[in-house]
Formats: sequence, structure tokens, C-alpha cells
Amino acid sequence: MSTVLQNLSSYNIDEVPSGENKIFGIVVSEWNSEITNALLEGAVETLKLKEVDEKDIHIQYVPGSFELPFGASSLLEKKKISAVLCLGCVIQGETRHFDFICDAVANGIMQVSLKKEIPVIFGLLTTNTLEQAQDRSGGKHGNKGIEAAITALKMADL
Ligand code: DLZ
Repeated sequence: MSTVLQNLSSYNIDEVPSGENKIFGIVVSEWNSEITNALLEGAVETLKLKEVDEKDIHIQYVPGSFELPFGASSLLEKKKISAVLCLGCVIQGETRHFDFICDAVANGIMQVSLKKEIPVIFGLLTTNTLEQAQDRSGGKHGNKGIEAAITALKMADL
């Protein structure tokens, strides 16, 4: 689906399974909200394009990416959901904060997914700069939110 130097969101929409009658959760980090809202927009548009009803998309905001796994777990407790997308953006700073957050989110998402036996999709941008994040949230490298939605649709179809 994605390769270096290509639009990261290149895909054949006709080959993506329909999401009709399926229920999706989306957990969105409020940190770097310019980026995460663009990811959210791409994800919601893609789910709707693949016949997911708007009422079947449950959006949960969390303060930062570190909280994404808990947000996913809590959504899965409340609703009967086919797949959850976690959308966030962590931008490298001068300290090791970046590494701790990215590792914790990746591990946390995997743990929630395996424990609940529901696909939880890793839609986290982990970039060196804001520009790289903009490029991947509706810029020259597409929109990672679209890719996360496509992955969720495929996994919900398993
Ligand atoms: C604290 C923090 C920092 C420095 N950077 C980011 C970031 O780039 N992206 C992000 O989503 N969240 C960041 N956070 C917040 C943490 O994810 C978390 O919300 C706090 O550490 C509180 O648990």
C-alpha cells in the first residue's frame, strides 16, 4: 500500500471490502490537532465511501497519543465494534519523550487488540518535523487517515 517516494495512500478503492452494516470506532489525539483532524477527515470520508453509515462511526477524543490505547479499550467496552482506528501525531523534539510515547502507543495498541480480539489500527504519524506530518495528512504523501481506514475495513472483513 505504501512505498518510499510514492503517494503513501495509493490503493485501489474497488478492492477494499465494503463496511456496510459494520461499526467502527475512531480514537483521535488532541495533540497536534491540525494534523489529527486532517487524519480524522480522511478516515471518515473513506469509511463513508465504503458504505459505512455515519451513525456507525464512533469518535472518541483523547488528550494525547499516549492515551490512544486506553481510548480504544474504553470504546470497545462500550460498543460492539468491528475495528478501531487510533489516530495521532508525535513529532520528534529535543528529548527522548518521542521514543517513549511511540513505543508505548505501538505496544499498547497491540495489547488492546490481542486482548479484546478486535483489530485496532495503528494510525500514528511519527515524524521528525511538522512539515513531514503535513505531507502525510493530506499533503504530497497522501493521508495516513485514509490508509488507516482501508486497513480497518480489510481487518473487519477477516
Ligand atoms: C507530552 C507530549 C509531547 C511532548 N508531545 C506529544 C506529541 O508530539 N504528540 C502527542 O500526541 N502527544 C504528545 N504529548 C502528550 C502525551 O501523548 C500524553 O498526552 C501526556 O504525556 C500525558 O499522558
